[in-house]
Amino acid sequence: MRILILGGDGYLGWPTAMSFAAKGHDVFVIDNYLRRNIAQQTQSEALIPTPNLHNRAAIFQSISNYQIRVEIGDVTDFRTMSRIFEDFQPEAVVHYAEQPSAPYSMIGFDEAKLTLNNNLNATFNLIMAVLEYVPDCHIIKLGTMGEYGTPNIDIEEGWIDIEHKGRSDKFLFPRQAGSLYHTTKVLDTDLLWFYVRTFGIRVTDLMQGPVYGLSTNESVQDDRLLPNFHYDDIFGTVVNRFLVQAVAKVPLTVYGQGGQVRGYLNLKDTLQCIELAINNPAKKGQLRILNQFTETFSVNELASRVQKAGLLLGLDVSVKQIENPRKESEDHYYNPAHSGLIDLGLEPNYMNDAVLAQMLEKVIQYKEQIDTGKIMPRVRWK
Ligand code: USQ
Repeated sequence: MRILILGGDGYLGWPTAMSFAAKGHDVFVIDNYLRRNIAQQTQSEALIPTPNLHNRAAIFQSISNYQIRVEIGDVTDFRTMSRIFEDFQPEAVVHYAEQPSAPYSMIGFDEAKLTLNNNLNATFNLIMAVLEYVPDCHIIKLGTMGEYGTPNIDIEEGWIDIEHKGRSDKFLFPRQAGSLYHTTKVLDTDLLWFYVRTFGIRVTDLMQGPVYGLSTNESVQDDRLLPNFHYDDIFGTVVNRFLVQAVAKVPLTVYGQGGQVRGYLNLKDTLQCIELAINNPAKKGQLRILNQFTETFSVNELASRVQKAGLLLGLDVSVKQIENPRKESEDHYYNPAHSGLIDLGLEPNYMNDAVLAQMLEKVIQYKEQIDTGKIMPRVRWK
């Protein structure tokens, strides 16, 4: 298939590109280096320096013989998006081209505006390009479990049947996000839903939980192919942060009481989920929503697991509850459905001691590069 990946330089975009190319697909990636630039501006560089996208693609090709076409460009510019669609005629598009950090979106006016403009414009341009050039193309959009927030009822996969005054109908599940970034994802979903029901495009919106992990099948061949692994407070997700903190002998930074529960998944499972979505496309006029995570943990549970896995490697890991920089519930009900991807064939790589220990070993290799100044939270939800 001709697969276009928007945001192909990212933590998920790059491994996705390699994984599809390695399966023989014709892969085109575009990225404007927004994350790389923000990381530099905010002193949030990844643990392992990654070559630029052209160089990564060249390294991958020299090792595997698979080609990934690369363009450095901005999909919020419709002329750029339009030209790529006209030339490449994608059959599927994976849309990762968003400012992905909740803390960044909460720094102040400029960062909030950038997040809103970038994320909404990228999604809008994508929809317009699909309508104009390839109306049959399947859009796979990365949403987030954070769209739902933490309601006091079970979370469904995207849709809920509501009975009201003797009548019933189906609606998008109520969403109440906890950051401006997460709110842009809610707005993306609404935008997609409007164009699905009005113009009949086909969309899969994947509500993904925090992802963890360092390597994938393709990156084991050469560390220069690793995804950009962040442990800072801006781009680092909680598990990856805890792994680096464990190695750096910094007490694990549990925010507040640590009762926050989220749905987590291994980076390798993200790749499986995207592939399952592509191989089983949404129908025309369907907004298919799938909750993309494999297991739920509280932050306290995660900390204990990393502590236990650390022991296996002789690491003495301590845990410290610190003031929560975010505004979020620290003790709440959480029971989201997630059978859709399993029904499509997802075989989860669960987080066990061996998986955590393997990731810790990789981090230990890069121990000298850890900058402990990047660990404590700098952004408050105020
Ligand atoms: N947390 C800590 N200590 C830390 C870092 C985080 O206790 O050092 C807590 C947070 O307060 C939160 C939970 O861990 O309750 C998850 O935080 P996170 O930073 O791993 O994830 P989040 O900011 O929600 O965002 C990440 C990705 C985002 C994705 C989202 C999925 O950056 O792109 O959409 O995970 S979800 O969390 O389900 O919304």
